Amino acid sequence: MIDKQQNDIKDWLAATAQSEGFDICAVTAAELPAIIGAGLDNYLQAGYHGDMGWMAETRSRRITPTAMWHAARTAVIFGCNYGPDHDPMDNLAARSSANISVYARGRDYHDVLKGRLKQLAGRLAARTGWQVKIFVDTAPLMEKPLAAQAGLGWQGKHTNLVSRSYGSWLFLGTILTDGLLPPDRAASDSCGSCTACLDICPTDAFPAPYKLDARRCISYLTIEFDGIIPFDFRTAIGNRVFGCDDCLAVCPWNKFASSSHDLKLTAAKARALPTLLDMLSLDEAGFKSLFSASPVKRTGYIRFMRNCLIAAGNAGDNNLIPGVKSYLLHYDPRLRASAVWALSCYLDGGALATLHPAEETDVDVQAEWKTALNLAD
Ligand code: B12
Repeated sequence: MIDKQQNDIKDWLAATAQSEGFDICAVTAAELPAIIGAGLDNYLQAGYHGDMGWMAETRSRRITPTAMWHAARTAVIFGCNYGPDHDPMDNLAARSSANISVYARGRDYHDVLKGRLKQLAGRLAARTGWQVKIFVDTAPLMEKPLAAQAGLGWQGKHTNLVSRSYGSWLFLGTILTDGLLPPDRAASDSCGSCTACLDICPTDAFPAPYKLDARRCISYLTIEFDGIIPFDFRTAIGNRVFGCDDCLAVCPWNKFASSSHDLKLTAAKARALPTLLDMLSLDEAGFKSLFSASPVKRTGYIRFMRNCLIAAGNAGDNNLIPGVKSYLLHYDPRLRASAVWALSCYLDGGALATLHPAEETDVDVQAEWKTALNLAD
C-alpha cells in the first residue's frame, strides 16, 4: 500500500513537473557514495577549483546531501532543456561581437528554475505534509552526480550531465525532501570513444576525460575569476565575454535534443549578439540595466568589461581602439591592464609608448606595460 502511494506521488510529480515547465525529472536517494566525495577531494587537492574558495569551504556539506540537511531522504532532480536552434560555434567568427554563452542569453535560469521549483515543492508539501527544500546551482549540492544517479543522464567527458533526450543542453534543479520515494535507475555512460568535447577545448582545460581544471576553463576565467586574465589564455578567449559553449556544442548527443522548449534561444536572437563597440561604452549603471534579467549581471561590471577588453584585443577591428583607450585611466587596475594588452594587439611600440601614463603606480599594470612595450617593439 505504501509503495502504491509512493508511486502515485511519483507519477503525480512527473506530470506536474511537465506542467510547471520542466522537461524531465527523476528520483534518487539523498545520498551520494563515498567515491563522489573522494572525487571532489581530488579535485580540490589538485587545485582545479582555482579561486572558487567556496567549493573547499563547503566541502563537508557538499559531499552528500544529508551532510547539508540531515533529514533529507529523497532527491528529485529536474532538467530544463535549453538547446539553441543554431550552432553557437558560428558566433565565434563574429569577432567584433560580444559572444555571450547560450545559457546566459535568455532569462536568468536560476530565477526561472527557482520559480518553477517553488511552485512544485509547495504543491508536493501540501499534498504529502513532507518538508521540502529547493536548489538551483548555488547551494553546496553536487547536482551532476545526483542527476546521474537518478538516471537523467550520465556525466560526460566534459563533466556535465548528458541526456539521451536533450544532449548536453540541460539545466538542473533539485527538490530535497524528508519523504521517501522509490528511486529511478542510474543511466549508463554513453560517451563511448568520442573525445569531441575534449579536443575542441581552446585552452586544454581537461587534464583527462571526466576531469576539468577550472583554472584553464574559459567559463571560469570569464565568469568566476576575479583577477587579470593570465596572458596564456587571452588569445584563446577570442570573442567570448561570458562563459563558453564549445565542449557542450560539439556533443553528438545534441542531435537528439528536442527543439520545443520555452527557454529556447531562437536563431534570430542568437545571431543578435551585442557589439563590442556598444559594450565598451557601457558604464556601471548601463551594465546593470542591460543585464538586469540575465546571469551576466552575476559576474559584475568590472569582470565583464575586462572580458570585453580582451575580446577587443582579439577582434582585429580598428574601430574599437578609441573605446579601449578610454580604459587606460580607469580606476580599476584590471581594466587598465586589459586595455594595455588590447592596445598592444593594434599599435606598435612607438604609438603605444605615447599612451603610457607616467603616474601608473599599480605593479601589475606596470608589468603589463613593460610586457606590451617589449612585445610591440
Ligand atoms: C563550480 C561549477 C562550475 C565551475 C567548475 C565546473 C566543474 N566541472 O567543476 C565552472 C565555472 C568552470 C563552470 C562552468 C560551467 N558550468 Co557550471 N557549475 C558549477 C557548480 C556550481 C558545481 C560543480 C561541481 O560540483 N564541481 C566540482 C567537481 C569536483 O565535480 P565534477 O565536475 O562532477 O567532478 C567529478 C568527477 O569528474 C571527479 N573529478 C573531478 N576532478 C577530478 C580530479 C581528480 C584528480 C580526480 C581523481 C577526480 C576528479 O570527481 C567529481 C565528483 O564525482 C554546478 C552546480 C552544482 N551545485 O552542482 C554548476 C553546473 C555544473 N554548471 C552548469 C553549466 C551549464 C556550466 C557551463 C556549461 C556554463 C557555460 N556555458 O559557460 C560551464 C561548463 C564547463 C564544464 N565543462 O564544466 C550546469 C551543468 C548542467 C549539466 N547538464 O550538467 C550546473 C549543474 C548548474 C545547473 N544547475 O544547471 N561551472
